[in-house]
Amino acid sequence: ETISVVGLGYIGLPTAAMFASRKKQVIGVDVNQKAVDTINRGEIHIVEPDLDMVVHAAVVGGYLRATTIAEPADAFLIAVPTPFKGDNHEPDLSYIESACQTIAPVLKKGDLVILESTSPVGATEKMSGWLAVARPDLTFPQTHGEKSDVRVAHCPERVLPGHVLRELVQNDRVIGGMTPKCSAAATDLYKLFVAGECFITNARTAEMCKLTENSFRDVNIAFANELSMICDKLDINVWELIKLANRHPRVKILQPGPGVGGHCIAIDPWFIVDAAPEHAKLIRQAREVNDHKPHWVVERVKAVADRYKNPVIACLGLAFKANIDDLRESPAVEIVQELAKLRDARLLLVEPNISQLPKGLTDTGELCDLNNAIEQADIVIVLVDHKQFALIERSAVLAKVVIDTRGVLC
Ligand code: SAJ
Repeated sequence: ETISVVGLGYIGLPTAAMFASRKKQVIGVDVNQKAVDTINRGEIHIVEPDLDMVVHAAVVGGYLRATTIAEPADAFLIAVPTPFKGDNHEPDLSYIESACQTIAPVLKKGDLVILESTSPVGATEKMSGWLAVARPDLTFPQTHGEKSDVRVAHCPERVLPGHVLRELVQNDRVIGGMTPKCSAAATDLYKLFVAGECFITNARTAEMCKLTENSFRDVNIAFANELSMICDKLDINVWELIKLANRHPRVKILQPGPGVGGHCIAIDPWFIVDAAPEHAKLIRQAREVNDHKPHWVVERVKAVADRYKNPVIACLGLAFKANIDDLRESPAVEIVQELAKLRDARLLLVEPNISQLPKGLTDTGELCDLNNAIEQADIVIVLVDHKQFALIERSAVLAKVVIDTRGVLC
């Protein structure tokens, strides 16, 4: 049995490596020649704890190979990005469409095609339709039901960056086949490495399930962020407040922060809003609250910075969340870029998980170690709750103005 994974990013590569670790032949397909070459050397082009070892073992053992051109396989897993188009938050399925063009020529009777990418409701059926157009000699579930030549399912990924290898194995999976036979085939495939339970449903419910999980988290973070702004106005410590409220047996408020970053939670809820704008009012409002939070933080810093002639501002943390080095889609970065526009201010950027600033940040300030930054700063802003920041001596910041968006120093 050969398994092909199309899209070798944060989800595809670890998934390919997991199948390979179970001694299955895995062919990884990606449009990025550099990524393909890196993987074929047994190395990785993304950051995820322990993934380098698993990929290295898979390649050296002869179980994983990467290519830019699809080859025949028995199962195809599609794990490509699903961003939205421009500012109007409409889902962009073009990567799925090109993945279909890539695999269509090598599809054969009996194959299984699984969409893993987070997708708007109806995307799996569309994908199946694109494959059907490209391969009129084969039959697909939307026209031939259980008698189709090719099986199609949606099985959304739901692993947490930073813990991908563990969560791939341990998390339960939702398997949304276009027919019961499609679901059964997909379940058999995941059972090769998934220790969690596999729950079978239809494709539309599986699509909505993934969007619901991330919207649930977004709405709950928005609640915490809204509270933090209300408490600031009312002169109440929001961290103490949340701790106390959470002592109620049925209350579990999440943590406020500088905004919501990452590649999923700030995007997926818009797929629901786009599908049912007249009903998705709370989900839209939550997105707006979370998107507004970085601007609110910037305004607070500006109000304080105005008191200094040449303020030195230490910005603690650039990553999109704690203890990772991923700076993409990070509210901390957004805040730093806004603060860099302040005339006469000097920004000291502290990010213990990187050794040099990425391109877009080199003009904003200087990368600095934690103690130096605090020593020199007039204003200290905590933007990420990295473990190193919890060790900061309170006496070191006593004489500074502290704006703590994560409750690390409060
Ligand atoms: N955040 C807060 N307060 C909190 C929790 C998170 O401000 O109490 C912020 C984080 O700092 C970060 C953002 O939210 O900026 C997102 O972080 P996260 O840890 O909540 O989630 P992600 O984006 O790393 O991964 C999420 C996960 N989804 C859920 O927990 C429902 C993961 O399981 C999904 O697989 C992933 O999205 C995805 O790929 O969709």
